[in-house]
Amino acid sequence: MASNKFVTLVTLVMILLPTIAMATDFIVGGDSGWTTGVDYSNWAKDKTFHVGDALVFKYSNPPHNVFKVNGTGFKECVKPTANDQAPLTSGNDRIELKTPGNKWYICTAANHCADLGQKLVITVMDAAPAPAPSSAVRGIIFSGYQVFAAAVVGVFLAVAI
Ligand SMILES: *[C@@H]1O[C@H](CO)[C@@H](O)[C@H](O)[C@H]1NC(C)=O
Ligand SMILES: [Cu+2]
Repeated sequence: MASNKFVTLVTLVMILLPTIAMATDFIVGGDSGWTTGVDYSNWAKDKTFHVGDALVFKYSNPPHNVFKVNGTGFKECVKPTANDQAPLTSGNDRIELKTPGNKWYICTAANHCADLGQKLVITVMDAAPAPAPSSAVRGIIFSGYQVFAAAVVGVFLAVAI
């Protein structure tokens, strides 16, 4: 009988979805943080970044900062010219990754970017299938989207099996 399978599958999917959809905060450079003499392409190469994840830059200011730049700014270590492009300087900057594509970050202090490797490029992939519920409600209530997604997957599987 399909309905027993349906209930089982929907329940399973609803339990699993919040785990799959958890967003990640990446501490740039790990324990080294955001500084000179760290190979950030090596740090990034085994990580997958999704929309909804965040980068956290930990550093001391002065001397360091974080400028979001384009591919040219990254390659040539030039800071943006536009006035609205202020650097981040808090020393503990969390940047949420809101769109897919390539993202570039540099430190513009002295020769930190050009000679000392303080530059990061990442590629952000599309979001995981469902938004993570806030920690307060995780495991108790599911968002409308997740219920909908679970129902769709459940119906599909119940029909397919
Ligand atoms: C890259 O950023 C620089 C500095 O803000 C700007 O002058 C340039 O036009 C940008 N290039 C592209 C391809 O957007
Ligand atoms: Cu620096």
